[in-house]
Amino acid sequence: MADLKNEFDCATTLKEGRFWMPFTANRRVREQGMARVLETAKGPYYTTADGTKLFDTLSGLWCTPLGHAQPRITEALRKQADTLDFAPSFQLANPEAVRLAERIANMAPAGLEHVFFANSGSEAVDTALKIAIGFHRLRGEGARFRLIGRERGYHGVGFGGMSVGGIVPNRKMFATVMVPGVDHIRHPYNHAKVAFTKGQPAWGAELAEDLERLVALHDASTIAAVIVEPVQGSTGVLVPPIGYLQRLREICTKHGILLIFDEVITGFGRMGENFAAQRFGVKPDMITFAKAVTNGIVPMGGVIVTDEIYNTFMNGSESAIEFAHGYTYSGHPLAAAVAHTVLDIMEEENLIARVRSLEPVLEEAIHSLRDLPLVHDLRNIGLTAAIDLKPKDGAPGARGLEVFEKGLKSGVLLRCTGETISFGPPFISTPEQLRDMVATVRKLIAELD
Ligand code: PXG
Ligand code: PLP
Repeated sequence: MADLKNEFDCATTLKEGRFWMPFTANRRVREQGMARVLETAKGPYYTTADGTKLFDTLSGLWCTPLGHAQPRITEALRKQADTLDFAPSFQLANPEAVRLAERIANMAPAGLEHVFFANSGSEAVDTALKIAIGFHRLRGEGARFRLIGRERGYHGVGFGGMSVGGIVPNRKMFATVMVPGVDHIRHPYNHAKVAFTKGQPAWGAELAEDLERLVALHDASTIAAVIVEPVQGSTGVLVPPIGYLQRLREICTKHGILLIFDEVITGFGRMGENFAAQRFGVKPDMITFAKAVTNGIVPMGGVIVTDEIYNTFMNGSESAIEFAHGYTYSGHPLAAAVAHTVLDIMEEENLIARVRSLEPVLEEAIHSLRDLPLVHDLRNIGLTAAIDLKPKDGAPGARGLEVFEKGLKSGVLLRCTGETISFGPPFISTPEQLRDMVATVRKLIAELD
């Protein structure tokens, strides 16, 4: 074991595997040593422990749109730590959280008026699913217990989020303990119909009708909620076909099923609007958020719900706890104070408008890769994009891994899952930085055999 007291040797300790890394090929990282250790960050760049500067192509893990070491955010954190560093939210409130709830409700579509705070996307999702079940029960429709997710969806790793999620490797080890009654609609991606579409595909709205299949199978009276990411992020930026989300909304409304938009990635500007709900003009009954709300500096997540949902819970004895749910750190004052500063900066610097102006820049750059023989598909919407590579015969995932590892030596930190490279660059990126990012990726792909 490394002697931590005298001289901390990161390379040795990393190799020993003390830090069991999440969603990681741990043994491979241990082998690669300091090239995989991020030591400092400033603006849209990280620097690794072996001194390489990397452009942050995914804004951390989709969570740092304002870049790193933003002085106003750092200052807000310091100030709040001196003023009120922690405050319980069980039976108590703190000014930052109260004001933030008001502010987030104002940013959300009209009618979504109340905010329940959690600390991550996973917690936000599990909270929303529990609200859905409780809502129907309180209205005397306790038989509505089914939760519907979507194939290829990602809703975090709690038992609820994992169950409604649709990414097979995340599910198969835990197949025996899935939440009962969960089912999935099909995902709306079809390579033959939509490959190389810029923005929303014209084909595929009819796939929303797949929800009617599950209603016919289970009966609407047993279904509590449908949860979808407006744009499927983790699985590689699957963009909703034109009219698809509208159709899902209509079917949910018709059958009294709650519609939850999981906006953990799409919320707070990435789609060029406060929320994807506004970008696509569809109002869900709940929105889950996390990540960008605090620029990833302090963990925070939450659920925004309609008046109807909130008011349904506000019944019975006034001294009774209406919703037996919450986290020690719900409404954490440090996270809330940081969130205010993040939202101040987004407003003052017009960063959401900037996303709208960067969208065509990223679109044009990404789609310029179409001539590369190994490129299988290109997609984009808002300040997100994805490249699918053709897999190597007999070695699925090998090309993605190669591009990722070569990127670490070529100045780009890439997010590669299987053969897909996903992009969610910082809102503060310049057009030139986005073009340089894609130019580097072009070289990396061109070098693949
Ligand atoms: N819902 C959605 C839509 C997400 O994208 C979560 C829930 C879970 O959030 P937490 O904070 O519990 O991780 C997410 C998280 C990737 C990547 O590379 C995506 C996520 C997390 C890490 C990596 O696409 N999404
Ligand atoms: N486990 C134990 C033993 C606890 O006491 C608590 C909270 O008090 C939790 C888990 C839940 O922790 P959190 O509120 O941070 O989610």
